[in-house]
Amino acid sequence: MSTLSPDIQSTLAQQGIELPSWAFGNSGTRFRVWTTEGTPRDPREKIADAAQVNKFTGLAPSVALHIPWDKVDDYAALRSYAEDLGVKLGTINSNTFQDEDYKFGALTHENEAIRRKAIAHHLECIDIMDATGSRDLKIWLAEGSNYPGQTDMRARQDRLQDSLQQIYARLTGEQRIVLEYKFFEPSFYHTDVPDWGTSYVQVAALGEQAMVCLDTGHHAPGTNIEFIVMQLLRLGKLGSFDFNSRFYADDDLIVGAADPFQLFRILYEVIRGGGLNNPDVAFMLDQCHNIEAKIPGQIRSVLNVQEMTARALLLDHDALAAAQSANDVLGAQAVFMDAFYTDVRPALAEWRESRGLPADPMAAFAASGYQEKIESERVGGTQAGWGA
Ligand code: AOS
Ligand code: ZN
Ligand code: ZN
Repeated sequence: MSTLSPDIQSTLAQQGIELPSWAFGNSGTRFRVWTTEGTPRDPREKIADAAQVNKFTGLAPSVALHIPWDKVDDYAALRSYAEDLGVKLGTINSNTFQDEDYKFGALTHENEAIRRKAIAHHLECIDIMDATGSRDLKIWLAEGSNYPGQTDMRARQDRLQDSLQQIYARLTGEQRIVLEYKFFEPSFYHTDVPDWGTSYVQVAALGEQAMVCLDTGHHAPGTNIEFIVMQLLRLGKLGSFDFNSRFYADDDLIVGAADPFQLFRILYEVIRGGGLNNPDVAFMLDQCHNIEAKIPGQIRSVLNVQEMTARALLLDHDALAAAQSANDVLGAQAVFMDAFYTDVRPALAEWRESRGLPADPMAAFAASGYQEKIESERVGGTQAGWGA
């Protein structure tokens, strides 16, 4: 455990990464949604699977819900069910992308009746947050246009602000809105919240309880995402992360699978900006496991985040600052890369064991028999999936 100082160990002990309920349902691409044996049939079974990730890693204490995919009659009962399994209900995600009425917009729609319907959906999400004890309402909008001239982009920004103000006015206590941006898809010409600047402008006009959500898969290829992390932390407006990785578009693949170095660079800026143990910055995964097993897929992801966090915590800040102020380009880069190249896996395995967790959570889950149990028990009914 030589590489992990007591300070690093206590920082790691506080790390919590929220899991998305939809990661446990079936998913796929627009070509096909694949089915998997043992897939949850309802929100309770999704939560039970998420609790397994926490059980084997100690890293995933809460589960994000998606409305209406996780709609139930009694949210207080769902909350106690989750808490009995050792996890909390976290962020509530709204959905304005699967209703025929929203073909040309929801919170930006020029038809007042449709816009009011979309606002009402968000108010219902806040009612649910009251019952689940959730702090954050995450809004991702699938709104935009496909062709230049199709719509009045400026008027849509004004309507968006008005809609968000009505939703913001319903927040109580510590509740917050986190507004997620995405540069394209499902619209291909313009998107109403395409970038961090637009999200920032919209939430800054609302007030302190509105923040930006940064999904790592929502930028053009080559974007310096860690710069955006730095800037939002500097402005006090980074509310949450949706972690995943991508090769081409919004691939929603296992975190750290495509570019572990980028994950390291992002986590370095999080640490540099005081965001790691800042309760105002929520760490979530946003993934769809199309072909791999879902519970181990989530275990792999949270471990990857922990591993890159540990490497970023190892960085010698004094040596880096000295090299930076001396304009020692190669020296600074060497300090940075030394931390990235340090293999922390044996130290993390040892540290996990010292806390009563399995050294190898992937192997321990595989040996637990849970997967075989759900495959034999969860027969009949409809498997939950993206959109169900
Ligand atoms: C969509 O691309 C966004 O990443 C959303 O955060 C998320 O995937 C969605 O809300 C799941 O419904
Ligand atoms: Zn997302
Ligand atoms: Zn996405």
